[in-house]
Amino acid sequence: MLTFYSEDSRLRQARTELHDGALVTPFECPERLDLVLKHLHQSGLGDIRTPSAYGLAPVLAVHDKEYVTFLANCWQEWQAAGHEGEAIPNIWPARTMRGDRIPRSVSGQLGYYALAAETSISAGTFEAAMASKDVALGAVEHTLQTGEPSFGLCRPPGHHAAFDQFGGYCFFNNAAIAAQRALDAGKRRVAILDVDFHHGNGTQQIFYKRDDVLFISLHGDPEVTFPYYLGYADENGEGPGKGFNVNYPLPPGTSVTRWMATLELALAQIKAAECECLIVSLGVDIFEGDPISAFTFTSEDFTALGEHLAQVGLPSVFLMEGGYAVDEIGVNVVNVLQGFEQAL
Ligand code: SP5
Ligand code: ZN
Repeated sequence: MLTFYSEDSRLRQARTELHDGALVTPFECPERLDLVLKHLHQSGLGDIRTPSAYGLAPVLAVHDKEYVTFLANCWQEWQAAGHEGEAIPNIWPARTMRGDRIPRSVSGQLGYYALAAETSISAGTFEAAMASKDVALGAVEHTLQTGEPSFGLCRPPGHHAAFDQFGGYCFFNNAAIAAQRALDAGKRRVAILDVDFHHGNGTQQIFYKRDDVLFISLHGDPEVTFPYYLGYADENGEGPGKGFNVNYPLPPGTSVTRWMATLELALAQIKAAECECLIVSLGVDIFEGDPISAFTFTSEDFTALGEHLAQVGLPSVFLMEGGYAVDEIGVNVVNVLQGFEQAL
């Protein structure tokens, strides 16, 4: 299986994440790339390619133009305004205020375009987000052209990024951008299966009213888990999209047996929906050792996950989402991909 990867993903080097009431070194760090690359090399899974630059058109196919402009300019404006630290929002258009104004000040714009405060914007963030979506696009192009599976080692991740919001370490929704590209290339319906520990609120929001993308997510119950305000079981899609959004919230500590049984339901729904391509939002933060998550996967369980995904029998693109500072993220990602390939 080919991997797509860009050195420019390292350009995001934020120093601060608001965590537990303190500014800490971000969990979503460049070292994650090294951990995965090291195991990809050792595994002999296949070559690693640098993607082409696809420009902004595929981003604007799923994101708001003003939002993209904000991301492109935010760091420069934040610095020009004289702030010393990284750009972090500290006020939002919360429920009792106006949601229809985009203030001129970068501080006001940050709150307008952010859905969470843990994700600082710093030098290189926009450039890394551009590289990450190119990785996703390189992977989906390869799969569209050959029918072969591919892996996009995206960084930063994408599934929390909505039409005009960033957060949860995400800026551009790589899976949504790749799915839209597959549709534009002629696929009639695409399935996005999100196995990251956190609900893919951005992906859900982007496709919520559409029937050409089936979005299915297994994740920590938002009653007690980030992103808290989306990801409940009664969110089924709207209008033509009714029935094309499926959420499986699961309690912290959920056993792998229960998780896998839930996956079987999801896979049956994908098979029944006449999808022509599968995009997997591959978060390996379901690992038992993940520092910010609460599912119980062992490294061996990731192999079984890959094997199950192969039974769907669709051209498949794996895109990296979460999975944090533990050595095992490399072996866990490779196990999914090898399990998938060996079961084909
Ligand atoms: C892509 C992705 O996985 N994004 C995750 C973003 C999560 N951000 C906030 C997490 C807050 C976690 N608090 C957990 C406390 C565990 N002791
Ligand atoms: Zn996650």
